[in-house]
Amino acid sequence: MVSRERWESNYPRWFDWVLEEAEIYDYGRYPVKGMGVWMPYGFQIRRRVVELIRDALDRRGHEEVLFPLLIPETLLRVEKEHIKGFEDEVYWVTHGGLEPLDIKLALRPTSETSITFMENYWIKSYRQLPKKYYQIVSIFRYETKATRPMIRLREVTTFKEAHTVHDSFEDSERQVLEAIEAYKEIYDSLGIPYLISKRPEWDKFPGALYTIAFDTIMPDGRVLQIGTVHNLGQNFTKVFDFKIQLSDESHDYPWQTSYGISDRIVATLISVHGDDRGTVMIPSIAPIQVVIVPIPAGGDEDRVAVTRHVARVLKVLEEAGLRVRVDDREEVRPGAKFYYWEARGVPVRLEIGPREAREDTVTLVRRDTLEKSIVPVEELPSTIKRVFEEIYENLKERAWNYMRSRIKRTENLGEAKEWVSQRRGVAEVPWCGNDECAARMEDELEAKSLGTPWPREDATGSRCPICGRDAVTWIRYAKTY
Ligand code: P5A
Ligand code: ZN
Repeated sequence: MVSRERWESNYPRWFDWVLEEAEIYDYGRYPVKGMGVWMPYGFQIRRRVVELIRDALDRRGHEEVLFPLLIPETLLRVEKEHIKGFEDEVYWVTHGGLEPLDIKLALRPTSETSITFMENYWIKSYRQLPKKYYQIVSIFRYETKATRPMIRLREVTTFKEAHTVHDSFEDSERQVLEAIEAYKEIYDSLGIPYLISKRPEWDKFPGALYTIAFDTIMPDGRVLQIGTVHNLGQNFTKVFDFKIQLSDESHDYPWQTSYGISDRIVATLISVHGDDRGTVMIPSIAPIQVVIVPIPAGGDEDRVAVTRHVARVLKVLEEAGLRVRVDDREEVRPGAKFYYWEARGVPVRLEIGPREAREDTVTLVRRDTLEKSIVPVEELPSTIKRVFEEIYENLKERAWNYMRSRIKRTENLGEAKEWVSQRRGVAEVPWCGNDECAARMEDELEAKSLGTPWPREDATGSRCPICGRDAVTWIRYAKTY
């Protein structure tokens, strides 16, 4: 058994520890760098998160599709900025058996090109618009920055990519707002706090007009980009010569957006709701919502009573539709079982001994606060339902408060630098709007700019610390993953 790591003071190691201890994701043993294995417990967490994403998109009129993994080199090269951005990250298939291929095939790093290519056949008229497609697939990026489990992968196995088409710029702008709303809903239901920023020009998605990003602050104070929404303008439709008929009978290139979420959402879910004992699962996502641990004590008679009571409680909970596990392993002591299920973040533990059997109760322990209470069996379903709601609210509030405590607004660059370099989190400084000043600040702070708050926030009365001119807004900096 690997030993526990501290959640806050040793977060990167804590994350590796929890993935292994809780049997979520086996990373580092598979013999290809940047690729990991979803294990059964992790897969179930992932599956529920994916369902949540699907639901949020389906309710907003998105249609799920499935495109081929391979993209011919010729397609991938059509949009110049796009290929420039991805050139050095593409894995190429060059052979079929022993035969060299005529045209190299890329393992998709993202699917703007292949999807636009097919949309050109499918969409002819404004009457078909807006069109919202999405797929949840593996993508491949030959990342050169340090790879990390779920966080910086070379095979991103849970890549949700949405691609939309519109008959006007205005409608693509409306779509950007809808995507942001959908993402807020998804992160909110997972209790994951986020900052929304408009990325600086030099950090937008290759081929986009602009990029809006969701970031969160990890327990070590470093920022992780957990989702992005891009307005692609007509950049892809023009180079693919993709035109549609508009309502006035004229023909023009349609407008597009794309937005993506990856395995990082699961990494974040596990990380932001954690403590020194392990992760804490949001009840709606938890693969096991309630674990029952029999506490053997007394003589044979007591043991029989405990076993019978456990069976009764299990039945009551299953009838209430809960995902329950009885940990009746003979060879493991209760203390070791507590440790085991706490690392996995099971929201509620029920301890059942002779006294509980006698009194027709259980001892209920909440994973988030570790509070104990005695609950009569007849009240159990309603109590657990209430406790789940409380755990969700508590985890969400705790995570938001934690993130807010790691954001510092200051007009003083020295103070900002101290804040980000000690990995306390995000510094927000006033900015004149000039890209050169923003770039200078990146150098001075030795941190990356996340861009400006979205929606835009006023900074009247403050001055840009680089040029001294009036600030038009705030700009965010942090050490990032
Ligand atoms: C939007 C979807 C795109 O690829 N095309 C389709 C657009 N955007 S993106 O910003 O490049 O990626 C979307 C999100 O995926 C996460 N991500 C990663 N996660 C794990 N490992 C990686 N190597 C990786 N690269 C990107 C980020 O959260 C990003 O916002
Ligand atoms: Zn300036």
